[in-house]
Amino acid sequence: MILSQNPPMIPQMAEYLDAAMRGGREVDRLTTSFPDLSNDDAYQVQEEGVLLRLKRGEKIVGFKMGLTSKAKREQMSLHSPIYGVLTDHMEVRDGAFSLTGKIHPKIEPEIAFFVERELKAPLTREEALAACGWITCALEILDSRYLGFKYFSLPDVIADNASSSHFILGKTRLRPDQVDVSDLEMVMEEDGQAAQSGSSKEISEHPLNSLVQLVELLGARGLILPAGSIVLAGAATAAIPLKAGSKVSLKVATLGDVSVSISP
Ligand code: OOG
Ligand code: MG
Repeated sequence: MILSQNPPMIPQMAEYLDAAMRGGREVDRLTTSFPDLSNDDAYQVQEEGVLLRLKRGEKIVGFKMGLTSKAKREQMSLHSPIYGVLTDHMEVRDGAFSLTGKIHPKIEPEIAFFVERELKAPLTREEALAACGWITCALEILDSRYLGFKYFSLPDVIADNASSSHFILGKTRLRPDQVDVSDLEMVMEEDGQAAQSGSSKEISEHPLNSLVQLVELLGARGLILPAGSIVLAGAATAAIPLKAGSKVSLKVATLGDVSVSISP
């Protein structure tokens, strides 16, 4: 599809990115053809893209925050937090992930919240914590649909569901009163060797700030965070490229570990 007309055609843009994802093909950035695409337009493209997934039978299970840490902002040269939507088909449950049909996937270390009660802006960090049923460690697999996975602008990455591809949740699930998530050591290993390490405080200075920011970003669009949402708070470190045959594990102090084996 050639994206050369103006004004922007939101559903067509969503189909363009969705087809790239399903075909495992990288495509030109939307802003190459539509340099004036705003963040708000881009969230509409994201929403339309999610609708395409829902029509194929996927269900929304939560949200992911992105660009919440300095390491990630520097890696992507983009400087404000954004969100994307998670569906049930994006969850890897058996610890095995195949690169077949993927474009240029990367993996990164995260903290995940399961939010039991609906949350609306404005809210405090304490209110956000009190709504959580459990907290765990998580790995997020990103697979930007854009050429080279780089130098895109904020509207491009928002429209592309914040580059999200898949996620894996840890099995250790602690209640909010059982763990203080403010400063937990996080080590991501590739085949037993440390690949990236950092602290959970790199995530928005406190992972709960990411949850609050998500509720605020949704609120600014007239939305609420539904009860029963999984929320990925954002990566603590830069992402690393996935290699066939490798095993990536994340160990988070108190929160246990989570791993995924990568096949061709
Ligand atoms: C954007 C998504 C960033 C995170 O955790 O910071 C993200 C990207 O890096 O392509 O998921
Ligand atoms: Mg992430």
